[in-house]
Amino acid sequence: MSTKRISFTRYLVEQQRVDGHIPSQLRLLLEVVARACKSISQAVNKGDLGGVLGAATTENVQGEVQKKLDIIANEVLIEANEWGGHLAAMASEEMDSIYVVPNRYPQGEYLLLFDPLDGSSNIDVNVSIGTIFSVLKKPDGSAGVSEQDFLQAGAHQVAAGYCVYGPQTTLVLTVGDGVAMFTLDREQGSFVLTQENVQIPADTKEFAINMSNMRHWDAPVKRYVDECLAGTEGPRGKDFNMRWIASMVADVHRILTRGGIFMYPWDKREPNKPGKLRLMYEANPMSWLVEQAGGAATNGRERILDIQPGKLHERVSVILGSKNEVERVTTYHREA
Ligand code: P6P
Repeated sequence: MSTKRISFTRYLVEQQRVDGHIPSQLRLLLEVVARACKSISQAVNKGDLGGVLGAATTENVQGEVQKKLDIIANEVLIEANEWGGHLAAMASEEMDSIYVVPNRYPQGEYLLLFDPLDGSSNIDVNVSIGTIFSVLKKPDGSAGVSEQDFLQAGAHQVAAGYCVYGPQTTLVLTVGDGVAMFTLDREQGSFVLTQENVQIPADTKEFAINMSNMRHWDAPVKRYVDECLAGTEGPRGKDFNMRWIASMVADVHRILTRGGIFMYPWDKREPNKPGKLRLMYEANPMSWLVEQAGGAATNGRERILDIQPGKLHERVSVILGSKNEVERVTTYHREA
């Protein structure tokens, strides 16, 4: 890796100059999100010392008990982004409806969606968690802004990324020209480019799924996992390893770094729900990052980025990662 340290800001400026993928308003948006992630990282790192662990006394739109850090992270992102003039509105896993930029601030042309702190069940046990974000453009000609403006397929994203708060704090971004990774230098207080043109190997020996749900899975998922477990004596002719961190950000970061397949499929526990994960601010940004790194992402039958959302908080079944493995699982679904 070159010894020249390229900051996040310099990377965005050079990308803007090179290929125009990053108009100035989008560059401002991404720099503000990165600064917000630094603040969230500081809060997460304090843990008990900051009195930020444990549950709040409220529930989110999903009916899940919110953690104090969920609420802190959400407020940090709202306050950081509302005054800049680059956004028309925001949507968050932690808020029932969209947050329209208040009239006291100028409105911009972008829509920001986020899961402010994904992996909440890991917050209190010091396991990696993260912020996931997705950026859409407000449809032309729409006066004002409404929830309907957010309901665009993931293929329309103009930027997507996450920040994983683990042993390192690493920001991962795509604007449609590959995937880059930036590691937070706490002494300088800036994100520094540490990986460019991230590539996911097409094959893998590592799968990620919550095995405790096995009896609830659909047949194609059961078939795929059984074949992995059969190892060298089975149809795959090789042994597999399993990982499940229960933080999508951490599992996806591992896959972007060394390959693998991540599955949170539909299961019989709540048959009316297509899956557990949310389409707009979890599956879509992660799917674009994975595709931009040469991987694939489907709901078992179709490309996640092609799904036309009907509701802001709708859920989706997620199969993503190493291209050849995702295609195998998707083929099993189509054959079923
Ligand atoms: P389970 C975290 O709550 C999350 O939304 C994802 O980050 C993670 O992959 C999944 O849920 C874990 O779900 O059912 O294994 O606890």
